[in-house]
Amino acid sequence: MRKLKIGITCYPTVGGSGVIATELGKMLAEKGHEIHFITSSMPFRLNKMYPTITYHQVEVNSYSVFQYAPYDIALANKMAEVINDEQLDVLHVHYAIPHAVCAILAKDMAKSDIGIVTTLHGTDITVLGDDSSLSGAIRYGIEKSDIVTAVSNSLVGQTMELISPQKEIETIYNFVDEQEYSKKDAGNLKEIFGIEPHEKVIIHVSNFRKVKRVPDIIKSFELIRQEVPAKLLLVGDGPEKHPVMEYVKDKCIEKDVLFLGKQDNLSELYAISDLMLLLSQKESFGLVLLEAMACEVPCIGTNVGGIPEVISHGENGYLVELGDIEKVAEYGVKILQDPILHKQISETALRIVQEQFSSSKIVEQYEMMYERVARK
Ligand code: GMT
Repeated sequence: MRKLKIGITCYPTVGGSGVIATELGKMLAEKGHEIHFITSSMPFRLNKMYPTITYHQVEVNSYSVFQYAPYDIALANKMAEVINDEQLDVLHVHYAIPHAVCAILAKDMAKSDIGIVTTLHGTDITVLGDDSSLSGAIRYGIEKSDIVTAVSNSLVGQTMELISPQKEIETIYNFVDEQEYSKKDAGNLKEIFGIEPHEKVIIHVSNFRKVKRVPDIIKSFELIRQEVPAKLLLVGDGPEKHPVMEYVKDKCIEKDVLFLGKQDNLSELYAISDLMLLLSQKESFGLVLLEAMACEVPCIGTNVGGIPEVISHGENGYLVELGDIEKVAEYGVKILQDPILHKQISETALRIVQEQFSSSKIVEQYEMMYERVARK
């Protein structure tokens, strides 16, 4: 396969889309491609020196006449500059708005025949696609891209339903960095957190938005701890954190619910975790499920969006209907009380990650796709 010059744009500071874009760039660089990140700040996972990765920062002019700083125009301008200066073969943008539209504009500005690839991640369709002030631009960005991918079959379906683009959309699943996410030695971390050796650990990782239904996590935990001594680790930050903290205080369970804020070394937390809960109302994929599964942590998730494409009910975890906290508790207690079942589910979780979501397999799918659209 020929080595390509690939531009990547993503939201560099938050969320799974930025994680996937950055990990993909790093893995492509390791395979010999030349990678150019075009973003508003350094992607947060770009934490190591790579000779074939360059970071191009988008600078936004905040001239006083502007009511809003024109980030989208500045991004398109930077993309056009990098397309020509670096002779890019492909520009891969993650998240439709504004990135796909900026990429199309940049291609036109640069008078280039560069291939544009857009990856849809979830809320760019399921939340923003519902907004009439944006849906036309989302459709335009999709239709004018050379290739459009989505991170699950469910997201392909929802895009067709909400946006109805005249464009085929292909599924390329998310993947996990196996070097970062694997079962680690727990050391004395449980002790450091004041968790007794016999207590089970349940973990939830999210951006604490309404859509993640964090209250359902707490209520499920309350039911589980009636049967099994356990602690709940809540990892992440966002608008729902404060009300959830208030609820925990009201219920006097502060000692059992640990708010850990944003954390970088999640695999260390998974090393002490016995169960992961993701009970979202919308979730195009659920990258945190994959990361937990790679660390051999069984998962319970809601039967919504792309979650059933990641959790196979009864094999690597369990699926429940949205809001059914009694079922979450039933499955949670079952997994936590039966060490043989726990081991079986953990092993299957790892096997499914290796067989279906391995980085080598998914990165190869992206490479083959780039080859189809790269400048000849
Ligand atoms: O809303 C979020 O959870 C953040 C968003 C993002 O931009 O990172 O996540 C979406 O993309 C992730 C990576 O593809 C998926 O794993 C998440 O499921 C998806 N979130 C939603 O669909 C709510």
